[in-house]
Amino acid sequence: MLFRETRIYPLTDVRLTGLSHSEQVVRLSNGGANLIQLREKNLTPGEFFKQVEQALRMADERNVRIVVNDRVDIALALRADGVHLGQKDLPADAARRLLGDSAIIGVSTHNLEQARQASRLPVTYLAIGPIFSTSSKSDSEPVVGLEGLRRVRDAIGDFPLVAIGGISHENARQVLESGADAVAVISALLANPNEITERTNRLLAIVQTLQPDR
Ligand code: 3NM
Repeated sequence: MLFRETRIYPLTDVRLTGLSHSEQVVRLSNGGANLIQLREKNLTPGEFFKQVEQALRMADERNVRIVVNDRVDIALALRADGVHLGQKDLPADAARRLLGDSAIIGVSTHNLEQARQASRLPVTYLAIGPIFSTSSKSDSEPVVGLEGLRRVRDAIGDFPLVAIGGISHENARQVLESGADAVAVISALLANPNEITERTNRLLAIVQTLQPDR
């Protein structure tokens, strides 16, 4: 199961760090991350393609799995480990047909109803957020909160669940105790490019003390 040993799920951000996706993969994996999502909202598709290619080379050497945000075409062409889809991206079943049974496919959800629906799709996990307020996503939806997260967990049973949005070293433990299998994080790990490895390592130490309930 994907999140048995992987309870932190960092996302890259070129604007925030000033670093290439591949350099972020190096720093995050040095801190112990083994599943990383490459998220890009500004580069052209051609530029992003080249950066994903480089990042995959780094990841291969380090036993890190790479999930590409939004771009099923790039994930397919470069044989990335998977794709993460937003509510407005390609339908999950189309991505599944293109990428095959073993691909990691995740989908973003922002409320209970979307989460219920996503748990019936051919996806590997669903993400729910924002759990807390966040400045890393320009058009973020209303905050779900820990209580909302608990309700989602109750509604979807054992379905793999990632929490995202405003998660930090201070609140990650509570988020996992409220039903998330893993925490997806941007600014808590990337806010200072010189501290990425150290912050990743510290978050991992915090979450590793918790046993998964499932
Ligand atoms: N998706 P940070 S919130 C990329 O609600 C993203 O689906 C969200 O960044 C969602 O860890 C978010 O800095 C931003 O809050 C997460």
